[in-house]
Amino acid sequence: MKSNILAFFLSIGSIGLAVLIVWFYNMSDRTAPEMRFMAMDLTYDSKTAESELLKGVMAYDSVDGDLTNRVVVEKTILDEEQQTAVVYYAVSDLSGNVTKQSRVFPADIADIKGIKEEKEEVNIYSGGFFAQDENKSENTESEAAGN
Ligand SMILES: [Ca+2]
Repeated sequence: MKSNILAFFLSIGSIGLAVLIVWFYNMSDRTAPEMRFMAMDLTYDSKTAESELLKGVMAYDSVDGDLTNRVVVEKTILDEEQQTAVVYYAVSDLSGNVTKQSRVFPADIADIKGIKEEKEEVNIYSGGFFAQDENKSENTESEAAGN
């Protein structure tokens, strides 16, 4: 039967492929590098350069050694409510194993967004007859955040 012969060669082929995959798998470096952060005093604002964000970040790989110069800033996400910037770092070793970690900086959101002073607008409301009702202000609902 033709189909039996075909099935036979297909299974031989896939066994061979599996052996090859296992062999490559065992040969390669599969351990991602370690990233370490040193304590750093930085407030993220509009002038913060990527080079500053990379200070105090180190990466070490068991096979490739020191990979600190391969650490990149992947993205930065601002949290306006918490007034923080979460900076995401990534580093890959020479075999392509990737480690991603993030750290949080206090952020000057107003500076980043280019906001100057919006107090004049606010005064329109606080000066009117809403002023006394505004005592139950929405600003007091700040919940203590962890960390
Ligand atoms: Ca590695």
